[in-house]
Amino acid sequence: MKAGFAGILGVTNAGKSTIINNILGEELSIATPVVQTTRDLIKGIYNDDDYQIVFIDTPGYHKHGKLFEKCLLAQIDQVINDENDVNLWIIDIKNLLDENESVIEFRDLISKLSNVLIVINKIDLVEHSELDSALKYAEKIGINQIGKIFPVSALTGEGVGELMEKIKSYAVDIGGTFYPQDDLSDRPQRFFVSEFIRKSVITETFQELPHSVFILLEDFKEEENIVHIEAKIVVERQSQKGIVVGKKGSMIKKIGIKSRIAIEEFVGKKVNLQLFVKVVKNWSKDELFLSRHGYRDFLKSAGRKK
Ligand SMILES: Nc1nc2c(ncn2[C@@H]2O[C@H](COP(=O)(O)OP(=O)(O)OP(=O)(O)O)[C@@H](O)[C@H]2O)c(=O)[nH]1
Ligand SMILES: [Mg+2]
Repeated sequence: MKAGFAGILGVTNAGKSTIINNILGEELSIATPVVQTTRDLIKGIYNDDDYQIVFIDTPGYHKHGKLFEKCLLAQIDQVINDENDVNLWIIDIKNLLDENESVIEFRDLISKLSNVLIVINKIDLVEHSELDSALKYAEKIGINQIGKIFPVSALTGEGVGELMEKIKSYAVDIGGTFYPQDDLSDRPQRFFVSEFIRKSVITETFQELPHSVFILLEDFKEEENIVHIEAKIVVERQSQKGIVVGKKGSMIKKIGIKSRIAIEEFVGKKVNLQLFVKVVKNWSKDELFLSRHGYRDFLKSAGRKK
């Protein structure tokens, strides 16, 4: 039995979470078309008869301003400093074709790491000739010097098998596994429930307010045939509350139905879901709020990045 840790890094929206979901065959880490979907270091655990690979999904690298965004950047730093057995740098092929400056920025960030694999993602969206151009540009800016390049589509799975074989080659014999072999993540069920609600808010309200939403799970009671869940959708301003509630409550109703269906599938039971919307003024700049809700460890280094 061999085991190892694999960090998943890259700019926002590159497809980091989608790749993990493809490898694990589960929607473990929510993936959406909006930027900065992932907000926490989420471990996704791949198990087979001979290997355990612990993937660490990270928030995407993104321009940072608010205290909360600095917390996200501090999480990326932590993974970079963690000395994982292997690190995957996920690049959206469009960012190579556009010669987007974020690629250069991230190259500089990741070039200090060893054991890096470069994953050029979303190849299903381009012609073969464009893949050739992207590879040429990658070579021009020295990306191929950092690690071996794997063109893939996280959506269709093309190239992912080959990538997985390479990842496994970094695993080592530790005389066991890091986590029980039937574990899929280090996060509790409650975490995923909050994430399904957040995803529903993002996909229903779309560009209007994804980054201003925070989910607080207030109650989670499991009975034999049903789970009772109460959650607060926290927004930063009164006007955002109006968007989430919608005309005569139409939006919150849609969000509720969508969330409930996803949670029921996940927990395998009927769900009674109660959602409330609450304004916590500027929570993303509020040290106390962030500290209370999971970001205490990252606030210190986030403060230094002002
Ligand atoms: N066509 C296509 N779309 C993809 C592929 N991989 C990811 N996407 C889409 O790209 C968008 C972003 O994917 P995510 O997995 O959320 O990206 P991420 O890197 O985790 O983003 P953050 O969490 O915001 O950093 C989603 O709409 C995905 O469906 C791919 O291989 N092909
Ligand atoms: Mg993500």
